[in-house]
Amino acid sequence: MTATTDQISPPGRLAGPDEGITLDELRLASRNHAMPAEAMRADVTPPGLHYVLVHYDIPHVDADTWSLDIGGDVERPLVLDLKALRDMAARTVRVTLECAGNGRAALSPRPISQPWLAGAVGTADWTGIPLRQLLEDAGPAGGAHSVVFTALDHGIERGIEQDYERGLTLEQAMADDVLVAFEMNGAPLPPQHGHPVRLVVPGWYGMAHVKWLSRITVIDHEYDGYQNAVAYRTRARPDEPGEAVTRIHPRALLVPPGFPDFMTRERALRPGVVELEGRAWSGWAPVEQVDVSTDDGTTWQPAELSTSEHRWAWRRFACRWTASPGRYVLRVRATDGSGRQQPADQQWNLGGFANNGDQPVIVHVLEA
Ligand SMILES: Nc1nc2c(c(=O)[nH]1)N[C@H]1C(S)=C(S)[C@@H](COP(=O)(O)O)O[C@H]1N2
Ligand SMILES: [Mo]
Repeated sequence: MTATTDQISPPGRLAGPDEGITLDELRLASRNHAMPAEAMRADVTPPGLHYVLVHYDIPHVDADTWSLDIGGDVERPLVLDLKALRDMAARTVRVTLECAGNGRAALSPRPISQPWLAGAVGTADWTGIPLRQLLEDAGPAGGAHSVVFTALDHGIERGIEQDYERGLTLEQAMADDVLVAFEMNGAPLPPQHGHPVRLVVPGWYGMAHVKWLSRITVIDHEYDGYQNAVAYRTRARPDEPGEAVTRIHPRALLVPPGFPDFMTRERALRPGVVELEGRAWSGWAPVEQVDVSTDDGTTWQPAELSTSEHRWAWRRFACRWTASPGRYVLRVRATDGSGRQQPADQQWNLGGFANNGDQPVIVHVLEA
């Protein structure tokens, strides 16, 4: 990391009480797109509909000359090109990815950053080599504590010039299903999702899944780089250390029923019996219940949950609603096996991270 001038990248700030989305936020939002909610009808999100979040620029990486260095405190440092990686025994894991900033734009006050509503999520089949296998091949030395993942994209945040880089403890890195992935939904990774190789850490918010991976370094102390120690912490005030953002809190989202108004995206629906459906997920424990409210959270009824053999992917839920003419605010909330439930009130912090407040969907049921 090289320190640069603070003027290039001002510190984060909160929007004023009536301040609309700024041009800086619009610029980020037009590069980093959400998943359209109707894409949740599919178990697996097609790559073009999966959300995208890139801090800096998408790097141009030539897969033919790319290689992955595994070094630091290891007994046998490795250099693997794409062919060497592809020749190893691969696994495919279906994983729901969600950005830690999902829901940020609805917070009050609004932290100025990528202004996500609720769509910073997607589910893909990721194919790659278990990270544990690669680490065991390299042989972490005695005293190994953490593993650092360095990417090929480069930029400045809060005046700090850096390669995008994240750390995990050795224990977190050795967990089942953590992958060094080279395929998304059975095809090579698209440029925006980390071509040619990215990390996939099932159950964790997006920031941990380092794209355009180039180096894995084992270190003998806790990693204290920018993205772990400065960014991605929940703080109420800038001067406190805060808590690290790690696993995904439970969330359920509806496929908005009926059809939308072009500008407001409020829904129009014909009266009668409708099936309300959506998806729910949690990185802490499997989702065990989803409740649906058609009266803005006054009363709730449990939805039917589909079974899923994919621990790290969202689960489908559905329930029937007899809609009669009027205006309704629909809400859904997930509860997981660890007892965590989506809260009714906003989970506010300075970065707008890990906020899993529920998503109101406004529906106008038309006259028959
Ligand atoms: N190298 C690199 N990896 C990265 C990022 C990045 O900017 N650079 N963004 C992270 C964040 S914040 C998220 S939410 C996910 C998004 O992954 P996706 O674009 O494949 O959905 O990638 C993560 N990995
Ligand atoms: Mo993110």
